[in-house]
Amino acid sequence: MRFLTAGESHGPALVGIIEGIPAGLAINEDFINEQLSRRQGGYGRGGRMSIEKDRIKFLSGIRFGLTTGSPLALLIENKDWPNWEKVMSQQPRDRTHERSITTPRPGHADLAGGIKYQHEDLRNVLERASARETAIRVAIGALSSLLLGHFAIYTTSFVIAIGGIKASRKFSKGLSTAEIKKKRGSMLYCLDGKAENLMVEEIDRAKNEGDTLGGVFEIHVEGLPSGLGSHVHWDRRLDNILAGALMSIPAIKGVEVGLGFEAAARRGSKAHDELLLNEKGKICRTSNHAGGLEGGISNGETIVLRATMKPIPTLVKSLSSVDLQTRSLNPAAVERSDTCAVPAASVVGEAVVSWEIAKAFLQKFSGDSLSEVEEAYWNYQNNVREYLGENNVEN
Ligand code: EPS
Repeated sequence: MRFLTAGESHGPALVGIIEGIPAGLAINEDFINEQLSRRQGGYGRGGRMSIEKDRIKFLSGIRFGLTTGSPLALLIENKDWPNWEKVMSQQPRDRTHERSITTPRPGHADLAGGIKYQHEDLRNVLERASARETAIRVAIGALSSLLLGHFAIYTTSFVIAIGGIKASRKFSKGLSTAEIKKKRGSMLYCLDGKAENLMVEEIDRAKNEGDTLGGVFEIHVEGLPSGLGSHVHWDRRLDNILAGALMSIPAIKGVEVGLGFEAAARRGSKAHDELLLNEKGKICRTSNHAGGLEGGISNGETIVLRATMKPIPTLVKSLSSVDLQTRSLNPAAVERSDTCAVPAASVVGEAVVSWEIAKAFLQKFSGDSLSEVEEAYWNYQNNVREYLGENNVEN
């Protein structure tokens, strides 16, 4: 399974092509649109989100509500496009310096991208580096969630910190993905209402001061069988793949799995998840410090990942920069942007993780049609029960 995306932030549309989705999967456009709306939400977003109304349009690969096995082509229109038609024109005759950028924003791709691609106008970098691209990845991730949902595998996310304000851990402890979805706040997708209110106040303060905020979000994948990913080769380790996917989201600077950085301060006896037998004789654990991954392989427990987002580098109160045309010290360029996009990034995180899990799932249980995948999956589940001697153990 693979995909490509294309599209500029202020171009006509964002597009994606997915290859390798098996035939026979029911497509629920409402679910995909719901995820797109969630990505647009979250307190602290900028003016662009009141212009856009992201909706998925499929151009191929579906017939009568089911995938056909052919590549799926997806499109999300940019409603802002009519305001940018001149500035973003493809025609040489329309060449203009209007809205061109020559003073890079520290922390953005502007300078490094300008040097690499030799662009005089850094807008050519900004337009593709913008987190607008993540809209199409959310659609692609939602589509993979539909596939995973068919096998009762569910991915969800929630915000655990913004601008240094942390949600209490007690609100997420032991919750299923369905409970998380129900309890998640509507403002910042946080499970701790008190912390969410403080975060909102901090966003207001940062906005008034022309500043921006980062934060941390957590992702859970529930219902995954053991055996996805592999210890036998570095690039097949599922933790490597999931961390890479999260790091591909703009502004993500760190990823944790399970206990993550906290494990470094613990003794081995307090860092691992001991194996026990429950009253029915089934192998179980009472903790999940490994975050559902051991040796790069899913171990049957919930996958727990966290990602850290830096504050968005477009500041109204500009940082110092250098104008590349005049070589003079100048405040960095200001573009319309968000004060805080951590809730949006949590939705993107959920999407990219769903995609990688679905990809690993189809690598293990491959098939051209959904029924072939089902057969491989249930055969494997039987083999696992037999291996663990659980065929005669009640669930
Ligand atoms: C975004 C659209 C962008 C920004 C934001 C994310 O729209 P515009 O630049 O027209 O305001 O709001 O992009 C960034 C924060 C960034 O650094 O590029 C979106 O759809 O998510």
